[in-house]
Amino acid sequence: MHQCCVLCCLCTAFLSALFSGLDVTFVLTDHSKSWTEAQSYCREHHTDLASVRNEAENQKVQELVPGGGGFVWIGLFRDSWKWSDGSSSSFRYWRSGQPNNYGGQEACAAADFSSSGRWVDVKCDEKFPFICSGPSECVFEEEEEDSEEIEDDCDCICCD
Ligand SMILES: [Ca+2]
Repeated sequence: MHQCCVLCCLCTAFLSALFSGLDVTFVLTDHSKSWTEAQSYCREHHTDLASVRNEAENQKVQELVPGGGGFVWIGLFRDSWKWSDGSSSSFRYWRSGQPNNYGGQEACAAADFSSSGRWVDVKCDEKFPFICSGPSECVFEEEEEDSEEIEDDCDCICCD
């Protein structure tokens, strides 16, 4: 991670801790990964795959993804449906007719932005962009980008 990002994340994390009522931040990652790969990425770089626990958080997700988008992973999966980060919310936003566990193999949830961002159950090894949650506003690209771009992509609330 770029040095600027490290400092900003520390600063933002401190502010988050100070104002513990501070809202969770959602970050859309455009690289397509399987649900499990996306979970690992979010846990390494942010906090976890996004839990969408109420209408306010659902609204944030809706605003994050451009109109006409496709499927985007969220942190919901089953035996019985639960959130990747352990959140206990029973808020759901399923598309009509979903979840249908088609073929008995659909154990992960994605938001379908070709259908108002409503949720569908799909096979976990499908590859989609995904939404992470985190306490910080620090956004950065993966390693293959050169350092100048990483700096450009470091967008932290403490940088100003
Ligand atoms: Ca389905």
